[in-house]
Amino acid sequence: MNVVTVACTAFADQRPGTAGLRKRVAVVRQPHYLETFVQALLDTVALPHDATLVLGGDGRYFNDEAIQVILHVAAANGVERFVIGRHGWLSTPAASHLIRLRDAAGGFILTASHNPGGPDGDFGIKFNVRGGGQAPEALTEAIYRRSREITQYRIALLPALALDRVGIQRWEGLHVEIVDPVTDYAALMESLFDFDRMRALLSGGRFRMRFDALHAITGPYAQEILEHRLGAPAGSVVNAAPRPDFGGGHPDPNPVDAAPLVAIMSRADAPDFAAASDGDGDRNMVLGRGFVVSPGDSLAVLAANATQIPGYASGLAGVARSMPTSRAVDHVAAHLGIPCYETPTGWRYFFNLLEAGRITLCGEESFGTGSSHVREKDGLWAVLFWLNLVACRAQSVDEIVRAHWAAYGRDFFSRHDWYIEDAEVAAALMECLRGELGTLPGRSFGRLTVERADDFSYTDPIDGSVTSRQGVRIALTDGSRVVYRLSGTGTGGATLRVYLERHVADTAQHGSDCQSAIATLAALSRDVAAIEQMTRLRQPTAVI
Ligand code: VG1
Ligand code: CO
Repeated sequence: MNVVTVACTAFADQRPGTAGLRKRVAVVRQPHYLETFVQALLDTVALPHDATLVLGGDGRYFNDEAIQVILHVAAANGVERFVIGRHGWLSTPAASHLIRLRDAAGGFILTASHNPGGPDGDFGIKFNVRGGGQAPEALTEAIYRRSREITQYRIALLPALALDRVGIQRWEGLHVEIVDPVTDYAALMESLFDFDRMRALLSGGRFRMRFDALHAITGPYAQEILEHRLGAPAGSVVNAAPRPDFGGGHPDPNPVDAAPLVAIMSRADAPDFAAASDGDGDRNMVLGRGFVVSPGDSLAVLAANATQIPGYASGLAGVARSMPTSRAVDHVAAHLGIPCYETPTGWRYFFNLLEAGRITLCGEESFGTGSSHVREKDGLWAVLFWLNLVACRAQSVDEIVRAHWAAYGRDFFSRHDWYIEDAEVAAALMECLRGELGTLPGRSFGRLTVERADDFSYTDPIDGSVTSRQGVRIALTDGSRVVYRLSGTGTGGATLRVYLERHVADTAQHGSDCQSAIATLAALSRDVAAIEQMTRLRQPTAVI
């Protein structure tokens, strides 16, 4: 193998965010950019000599080229064994599973998740460690430090490897296995859910479902599992062919970006069940007729009903949610007498809890739900969990959720995103807010009074690592809550995320419209942070 050392100038902007390094395609395509990052990563991680690496991505524009670059840089750095998804495809949960299954030393997952793709879109690189979880913060910070001082990288001068044929190849001294991206994942799903019962529901012809893959990576997974193995009629999965630009769309399964699916579910002839996933297959949205399940409710419902699912029949060790996520699951945990952990935003903070067996289910308000079956959130898994529940409870999606509210109360929850073009303005807003924390308790805004205000800090119960400045929390005396934080997945400007939550026990009020139920809280959130004065924005960019 012909290996060369290339001198390079360090890039200053390779700091990974909430879930990996995300940049515009034009940035990642700069000469030496990706090579430098991968070299910095390999210098920091120092993989063992017999390491196996898993490679795959969500199929977005530049996925193919990036796989070849990573392969060539890793090979030049002594890695000899690779497991790669055919066509360079692996959904995020399938990649996590493959890393675990093959006991690989880690893997590169190429995705910017729901961010738009294409030449003018975004690209992303995530490194997951042995066990299949996202690199912890201490590691990504060390990679960032290394990336700022790097002066050279090594690369093997190899032709591009063909990625279209499944099988083992010995190639240029390397051991490369190309795997079907779906097979192992589908087997894992079969081991968790009652496929016979679900097949009876889906193939009977009476129950109709629609899964919208939004032209992203879950298409092939959903077709194989829902249509081929579970017998849903052909065409139940729509927009199933992954495209490098996701068909020009924004593959984010939420009521704003997937509005056409919500509209279909509001029609008189709506199917019984619908769902969508995101670019890399780790998010999910579940819908019934005229009904969207909010992610916090979804996590709570799954936790409350888990023992009805074969894979979780023996019960849950515990649950976890990211701090801004609604506390609906907390009520379930209290009822079950199991621990409920509150972690910073981002799936990497669940990794230690999952590895230590402290939790079985976890979730985030951003349409992410998952379990101990892998170390990433998992969109299709959540959809199958819901289908299994619908099959065994013989109830519709909205009946299941309404019964849950009647038992535990309803947590009205909404996220208001404010896109602020000037990132410095957004940072200043957060600093002002932090500066006022001490003065807020006791202050009243209309009929709401602040009880506590703080900046969330997390101590990992397994390794003791501390993560601070994870979001400003304002607790009101009536039990409702506002949380502010800045997004860590954008590639330009800044997004202020404001999370609003109010628990209502009274069943008579459970049918209220969510935005009306939290309107007073939303008004308070603008006042407290002086959002309009500081940003000159009058309305949130997105209400989710
Ligand atoms: C967002 C979500 C967070 C999620 C992250 C990655 O992060 O809020 O809950 O874990 O995206 O999800 P942020 O920092 O922009 O709020 V994915 O499906 O984009 O990999
Ligand atoms: Co995603």
